[in-house]
Amino acid sequence: KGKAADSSDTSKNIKPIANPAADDASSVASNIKYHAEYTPTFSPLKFDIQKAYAATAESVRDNLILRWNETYKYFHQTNPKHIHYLSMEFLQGRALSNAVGNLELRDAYGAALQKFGFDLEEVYEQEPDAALGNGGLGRLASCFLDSLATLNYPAWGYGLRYKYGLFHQKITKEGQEEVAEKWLELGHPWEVVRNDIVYPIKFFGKTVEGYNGKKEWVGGEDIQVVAYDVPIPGYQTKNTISLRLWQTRAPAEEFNLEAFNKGEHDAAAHVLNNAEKICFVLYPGDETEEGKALRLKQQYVLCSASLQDIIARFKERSLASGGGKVNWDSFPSKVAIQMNDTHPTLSAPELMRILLDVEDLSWDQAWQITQATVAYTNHTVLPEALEKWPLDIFRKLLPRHFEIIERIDSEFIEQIVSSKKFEAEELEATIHSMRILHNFDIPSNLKALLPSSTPPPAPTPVKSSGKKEESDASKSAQKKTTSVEQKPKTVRMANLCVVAAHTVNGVAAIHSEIVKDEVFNDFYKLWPHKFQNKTNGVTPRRWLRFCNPELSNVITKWLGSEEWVLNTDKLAGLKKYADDKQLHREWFQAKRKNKVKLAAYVKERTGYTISPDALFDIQVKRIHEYKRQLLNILGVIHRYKQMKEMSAKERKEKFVPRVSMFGGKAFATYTQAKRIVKLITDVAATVNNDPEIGDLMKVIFVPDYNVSVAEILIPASELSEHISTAGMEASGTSNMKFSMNGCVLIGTLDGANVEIRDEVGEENFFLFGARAEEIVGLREERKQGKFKPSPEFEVVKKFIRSGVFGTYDYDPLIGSLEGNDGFGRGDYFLVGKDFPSYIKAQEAVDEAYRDMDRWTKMSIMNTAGSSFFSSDRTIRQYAQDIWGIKPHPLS
Ligand code: B1H
Repeated sequence: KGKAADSSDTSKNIKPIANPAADDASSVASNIKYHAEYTPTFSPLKFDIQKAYAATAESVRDNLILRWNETYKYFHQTNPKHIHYLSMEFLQGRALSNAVGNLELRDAYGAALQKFGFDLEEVYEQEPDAALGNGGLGRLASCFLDSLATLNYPAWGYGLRYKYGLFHQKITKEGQEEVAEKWLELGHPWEVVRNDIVYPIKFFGKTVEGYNGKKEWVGGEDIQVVAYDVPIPGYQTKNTISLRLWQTRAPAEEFNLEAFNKGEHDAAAHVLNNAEKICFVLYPGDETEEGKALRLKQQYVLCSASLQDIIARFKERSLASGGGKVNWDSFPSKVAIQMNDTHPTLSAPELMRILLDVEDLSWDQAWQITQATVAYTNHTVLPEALEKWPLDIFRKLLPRHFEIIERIDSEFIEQIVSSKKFEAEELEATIHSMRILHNFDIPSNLKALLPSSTPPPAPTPVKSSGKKEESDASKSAQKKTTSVEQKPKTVRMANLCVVAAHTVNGVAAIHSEIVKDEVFNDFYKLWPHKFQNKTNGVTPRRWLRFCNPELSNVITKWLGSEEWVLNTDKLAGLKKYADDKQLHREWFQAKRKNKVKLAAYVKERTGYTISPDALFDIQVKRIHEYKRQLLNILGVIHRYKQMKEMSAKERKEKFVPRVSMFGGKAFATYTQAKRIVKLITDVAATVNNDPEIGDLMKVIFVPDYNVSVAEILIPASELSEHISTAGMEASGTSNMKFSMNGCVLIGTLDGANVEIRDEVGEENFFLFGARAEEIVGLREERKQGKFKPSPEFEVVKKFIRSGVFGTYDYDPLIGSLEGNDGFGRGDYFLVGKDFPSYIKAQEAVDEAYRDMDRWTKMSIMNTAGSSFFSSDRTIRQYAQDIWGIKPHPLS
């Protein structure tokens, strides 16, 4: 660790105003010194590494604030169309290393900190991750912000400022434990509270109708939000945009001083706590009514605050340019809103409410504006993730929005009928499957529109996803059946999104096809023009240039410039050197250095020693049955068992030394996923302590996987696993990061794997498993008892049950692969079916890895083929095809 300099170091030679745009080592050093002294967030008289981080962050922020204010001013004056990206999740990770990288001030800051005895990398590591998200959806939002800033698009990110990020994961003998993530505890220099940006938010109450027929939402609970802005610097540009995070609070007068003085302390602060708890955590448990209501409150806060803010800015700018009059029809030419999945769906009815009730527009004008403004991205086809709110909770919390949705729903029914696109005999059933309000009677005035011969409505939810309903994950299967019988009334958010939005996009080619052909097929028939694909991407700054300087230097050297960081198409230039021995040596060395670094990290975090000479095989992502970490660990167990049955000599001949690494968090209430974590750690404890096995095989569970951990793991990876049941992973984005970093993938034809394999070449990808279009038939076969598991699969399960890995009760886990999951649907994710082809693909991996030239070439071809997966490409496509926005660089 960097040595602590004594206090006199910081108090000498401080200029009262250090140069905020400092970019050479000595002015940077004086700026850091200045902040260490004049921006006190720690006690004086010491200058340890934590304080060095705080002062360095403040210093970088100075630099950003100039660009940030300039960008805002420029956009304010020129008033171009902006995209507003609304998301419940932003997985920003660390800001300091990213900002220093994007500003290209690495050398200056490195040298400046050296003067105080600190190492820049170690200073970076003081920063806790901003983990306001749980996986790919949140990290995608953060990559998009990086690309939006870099490509000079006018843009805002909007989210919530959760007090606790995604939980910190502890791995104990019991498996996963969750601990609150206190990322704000030491202060957060990357945010600026805007005390002037405050909006009221209402919940509950009722609507009343005035004499003029105007509706007003009155009574209920009133809280406030305040804006916290985070600067998002672009790479090689001055443009710096904002991520605006909302924090809820109660107005000060809500504190009941009288009650407090009477000793009723809790009651006195009740209203305050009620407001503040909305922003405590991401995805609060929603098993209870209270939990559901809290989640819906969160979503409404995000939408209402953001819409009020967007509208206030629009009015201000429109008034200024329109001679004192607001031109509402120009709203869609100034404002685009992207709903990141269904969580921000309320944006649409909230925009309607403001336009109707506050701004006095007609229904038709308001609806036209809303549709032209909002767009929806679908990120999953798993039915349990398609949000449905129980009528009672929804109508109580948001009475006015419910009325608005009722009218949208009625008009939608009229449209279905008048479109004449559906069979008359099925019309009523089709309406029930498509409409927003589920299990509601058709309004009597609309009944007349239906042919009289129409049979009674089918009780199933979204008709086109009937298959999906049945395919729900095991634990909710039972709930689903009873729910259909009792017909609970719900508001279907995905249906509302598709109706309200002008475009609906999936996030990888195969996923967008499934969206059209299955999940929203009837909507596709009605509005084929709405449906698009936008294959995800990742920022090559954070995910290659900054996290992997070793490989980046090699790439830059061979391509002759660093242009590839902005223009990833250049990476294809590596292809012509793919057989060059010198490149192979340098490529191998870079990978090896990263492996050595990861080995040290693994030692520190788990105590296990791993050899950097072994093949590093990594699967990191949220733990979920459909992602099939279970298939991976069963493969590991199969390998282990084979090894145990061989002589030492045979073992060495057959297997390449390998470290199988896992990382990821299981949702706190997802018991089956937690059992998978437990199994992996139990296997690790057995295998890693088996003297017969040694370095031939190690199993590691890396605790608390997050963005920063990914930045260490991905550059060191050689093989990575993207092995979901085909048709279930919408896209995946870590697959892109791994491939970009010269890692070869083993995977199914699912999500973006399909496109990655096309780009890097099939000989540079280990493919296995059933295809998406076979899945339904395979499940049917199983149901009819026609599926015969392979003998190896049976042996592996038996081996676990024999207790080699400990006495934990694995029956509920292993049993789920056998048709006794309690709901008559065994091995829903087809682990047993894909097991033999997975094992074969893994054998092919061993064979390829034995030939280092072949492997290195495969690795190079992955990086060289990854140019399409830059989020810069994705953002340009959204800008052009969905948002209609243009770059506006600051000069
Ligand atoms: C993705 C989610 C998600 N899709 C609901 N959907 C959640 C939905 O707790 N919730 O309520 C949390 C997460 N996350 C992911 O999005 C997909 O699974 C990935 O395949 C995809 O790459 C990513 C970004 O598009």
